[in-house]
Amino acid sequence: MATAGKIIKCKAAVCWGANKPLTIEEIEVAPPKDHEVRIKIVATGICRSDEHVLSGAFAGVKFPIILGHEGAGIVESVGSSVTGIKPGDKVIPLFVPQCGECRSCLNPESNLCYKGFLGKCDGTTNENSSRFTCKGMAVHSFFGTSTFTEYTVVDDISVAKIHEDAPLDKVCLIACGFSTGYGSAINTAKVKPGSSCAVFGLGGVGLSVVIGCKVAGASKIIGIDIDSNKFARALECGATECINPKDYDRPINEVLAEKTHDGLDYSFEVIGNIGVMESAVSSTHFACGTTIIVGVAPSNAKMTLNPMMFLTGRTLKGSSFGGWKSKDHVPKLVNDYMNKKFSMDKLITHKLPLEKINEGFKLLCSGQSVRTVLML
Ligand code: CND
Ligand code: ZN
Ligand code: ZN
Repeated sequence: MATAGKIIKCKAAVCWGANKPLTIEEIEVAPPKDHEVRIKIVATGICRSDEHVLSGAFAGVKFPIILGHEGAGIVESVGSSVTGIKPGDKVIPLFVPQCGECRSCLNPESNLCYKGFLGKCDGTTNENSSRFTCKGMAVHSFFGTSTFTEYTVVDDISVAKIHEDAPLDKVCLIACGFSTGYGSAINTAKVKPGSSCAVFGLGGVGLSVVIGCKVAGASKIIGIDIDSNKFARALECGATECINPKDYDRPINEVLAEKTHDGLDYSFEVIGNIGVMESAVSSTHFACGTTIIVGVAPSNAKMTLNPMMFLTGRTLKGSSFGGWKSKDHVPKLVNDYMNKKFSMDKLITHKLPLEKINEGFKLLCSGQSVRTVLML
């Protein structure tokens, strides 16, 4: 490409601090260094984890920063030593990298690579610096992805090449929301056919858990949300019934125990609320129930649980990026989507240009949207 090796000037949504609106700025994006890839972002979803930074719930975030971790795009140029990816390839940037060498990558049961770890908010692996500047200032990158920009630079361990015919405005959700929810049911819980499941929180990630439970063959999938407007969509995604805790004057675990012969096989917390996490655990069967934490709680949060709940046989687990080994599995998930193994169509409620990103966050916070996809 004509731009290879040169600084690119482009538009980006820059976040200057917690609780401040994003502003659309002209930024400079430096060429990729050794083992880095520069990508033209085509589409990116807005996930609740981006909003957590805006609302100040994540400790240790440095500003200014370019958020976004649910994007898809086309490679513009690659740095030296990059193999298997070339300009023109369709790709998905990965907020959980896969170096292939660390203890997590080598263990078939884990996926949280040491090279990214969660909440990496400084830059690419090289020199821990980002390739963005704005008004003469360095701008940090977020989760190693930064997709709210026309161009971004990521590590080669943080990018997966995908099918050349993949629709980027849909498969961007495979970069986070869909894969996170779907994988927490398929990989982390390993939901069994005929089992009973409850999903607390029916946003984009929660609905993807519902889809995962359905694909896994669960016979009861109970959607739970304090916003009943989320129910129609949850039923379309495969929930067998939905309940609103506000409609009951007793604890939700009692309601669920009645519906499931003493408790659920699996419960999923997909909100990031400590109280709901505790309810999700107590809603499972005392001897064989499993709870998966998917929601991201504030950095300083603590749960209170009686150890006796686990002595009887319950299991509590967490899941980031749905347990997928990102570089290996993202291309397969894209193929599965294209082969119609699952649908993500119900997850996308809005499409907006990058300029309207603040409106996209408002739609998320007011509960009006599930996923807004920004088109760049
Ligand atoms: P979104 O905000 O769209 O959905 C949350 C849903 O929960 C909404 O429908 C709310 O109405 C509902 N809700 C809120 N409070 C309650 C409550 N007390 N009881 C019942 N329902 C409630 O968020 P999202 O779907 O984009 O993300 C969900 C969580 O997943 C969020 O915490 C996000 O940070 C996290 C996440 C995790 C990971 C991972 O790798 N584990 C990756 N991305 C996002
Ligand atoms: Zn996310
Ligand atoms: Zn690794």
